[in-house]
Amino acid sequence: MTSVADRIVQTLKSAGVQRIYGLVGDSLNGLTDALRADGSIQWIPVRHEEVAAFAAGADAALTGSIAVCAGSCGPGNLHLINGLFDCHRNRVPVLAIAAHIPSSEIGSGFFQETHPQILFKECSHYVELISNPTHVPRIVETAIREATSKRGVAVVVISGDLALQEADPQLPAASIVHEPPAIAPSPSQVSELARILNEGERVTILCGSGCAGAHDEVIKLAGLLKAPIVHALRGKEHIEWENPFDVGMTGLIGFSSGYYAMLACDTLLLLGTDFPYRQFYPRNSRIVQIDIRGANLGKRCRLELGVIGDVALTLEQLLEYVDQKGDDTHLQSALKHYKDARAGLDTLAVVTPGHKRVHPQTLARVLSDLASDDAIFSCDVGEPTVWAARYLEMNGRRRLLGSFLHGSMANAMPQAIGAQVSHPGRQVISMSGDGGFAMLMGDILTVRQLKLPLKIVIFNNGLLGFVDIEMKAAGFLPVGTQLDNPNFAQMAEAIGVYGVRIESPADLEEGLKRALAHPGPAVVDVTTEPLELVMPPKVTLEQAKGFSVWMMKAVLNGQGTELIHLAQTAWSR
Ligand SMILES: Cc1cc2nc3c(=O)[nH]c(=O)nc-3n(C[C@H](O)[C@H](O)[C@H](O)COP(=O)(O)OP(=O)(O)OC[C@H]3O[C@@H](n4cnc5c(N)ncnc54)[C@H](O)[C@@H]3O)c2cc1C
Ligand SMILES: Cc1ncc(C[n+]2csc(CCOP(=O)(O)OP(=O)(O)O)c2C)c(N)n1
Repeated sequence: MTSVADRIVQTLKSAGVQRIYGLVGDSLNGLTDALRADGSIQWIPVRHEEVAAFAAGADAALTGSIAVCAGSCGPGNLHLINGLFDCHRNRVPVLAIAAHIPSSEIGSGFFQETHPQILFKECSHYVELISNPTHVPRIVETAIREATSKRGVAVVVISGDLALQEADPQLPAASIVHEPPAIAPSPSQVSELARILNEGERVTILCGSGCAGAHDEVIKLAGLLKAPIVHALRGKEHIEWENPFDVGMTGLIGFSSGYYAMLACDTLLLLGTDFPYRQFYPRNSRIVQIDIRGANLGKRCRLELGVIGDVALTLEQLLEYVDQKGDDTHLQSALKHYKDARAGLDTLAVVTPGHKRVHPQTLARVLSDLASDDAIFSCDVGEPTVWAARYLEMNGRRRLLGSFLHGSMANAMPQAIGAQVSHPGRQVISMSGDGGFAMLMGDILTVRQLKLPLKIVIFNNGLLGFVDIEMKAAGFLPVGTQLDNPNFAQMAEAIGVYGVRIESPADLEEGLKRALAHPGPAVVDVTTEPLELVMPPKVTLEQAKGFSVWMMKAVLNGQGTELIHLAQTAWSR
């Protein structure tokens, strides 16, 4: 007999699915047994379902294809949810299979009962209950099409007993996933856009992740417009490299040069970006935007013109209408500012001889220098995101994954798992916070069990550092931010994973080299300077006020030593 679960497996195969990240359970038995019997889709077992969702998201981000995760009924699939929010907001195509309680018990308050159709509504384009064998393959195919064409999450919910029933004879379609259309604007829109850009005397371009694959066109355009290129964080991997117009990132953790290049322009061109922080957009400039999603045009700032189109395709047309500018004063001043800002940040990353602790900036810089040319990095939310944004050098082949839109802690190691599983030959490096690593630490056992050679580099500052800084900047005394950590390298060794502990700057390079050269998984536990200031390029009066309030409170509350230490870290390198 062909079961509904068998039919689901056939449908997944038809869509090109190669593996499913998940954690088994009674309600998933039909599916896992069908996978076992078929043998062509790999089951990737994790220890926490949230990790399965993050890993599937990384897999989809890197392959561009649908990735799948699964959880058993009730708490099993509920654990997927935070990772699925991340996938959905990153717009990566992920199918989640949420097993459900026995179909006869739905609505009775049965053991483990939840309502996945309600729970997953907010983090998906599509969530549907399979309640009859005739729903398969149609609902599974529809879910895959929703995830791939709208880019995001789709969820199918199926009771364990239904998965074991006899399948409907209907076979899956030969072709489930279809090519996305090429979206280009009308010639009149392009010439209108060119007119505005040609009128501008100081044009700046802000690039985001929508510039993927459009590197050369963007550089050509910047050359014609003599325009500095600022990027949003998700644009970093696509535009920062081999870019003579690069003036850095904008935003609270960006470069002052990125901020000022946007402030100083008379015309701002937004290319494939949804940069969310509105206070960083200029108030008095003309702003024009190209985005493939009409809904995102003008979402963050007031536009003079919005153009719906793919960045590369639109620029191909636009380049023909844009005049070569002669005056490069604006560009030169932005480049000079960038050079100074970069030099300032580089100074913070210098290995200071005789310094007792490793600066996190130095760790990030040395890691970037030692990593391979096509390394895949993931960085935890918190300070590791700051260090990755500022110190990782991209080159068009390296990749950077993070939880940049959903902003969830503990993303880095789970994403590294998905990266390594889908790209066994590539070097994969997780830049983990000590808080982030500990949050989903159980899945180091997955890394070990699957013998994934990924490198987990822990920025061990003994703090929930990013929040510690935020509290101080807002004038609060830090509460609950201290972490009393074990020696993570020894812990790794105890479970059979290669561990390297680095406590002194003198050992940094050699320790990292050893770990990167190790053929299997490795944990590098680096005790880093806990009190680095992550100063925003634009320090507002409120933030400055906050800092002084914190200093006063710290002194009054007897945290004077910490205050002096902070001052030393910031000013006396
Ligand atoms: C702790 C922390 C701090 C952060 N601080 C900063 C910061 O200081 N600065 C910063 O920049 N970010 C920061 N971020 C990240 C920030 O929240 C956003 O995620 C990021 O700025 C968005 O980058 P983006 O605009 O490139 O990407 P997205 O939000 O992904 O936007 C991409 C846009 O491009 C469009 N698009 C996609 N494909 C195409 C195409 N082919 N053609 C045309 N358009 C297309 C999409 O529709 C979308 O509108 C931080 C995140 C964290 C976790
Ligand atoms: C799941 C989740 N919980 C809490 C937060 C709030 N938060 C953001 S960063 C951070 C601290 C991260 O600490 P750690 O991983 O140690 O990195 P650090 O900033 O110290 O380098 C916290 C608590 C969050 N973003 N996500």
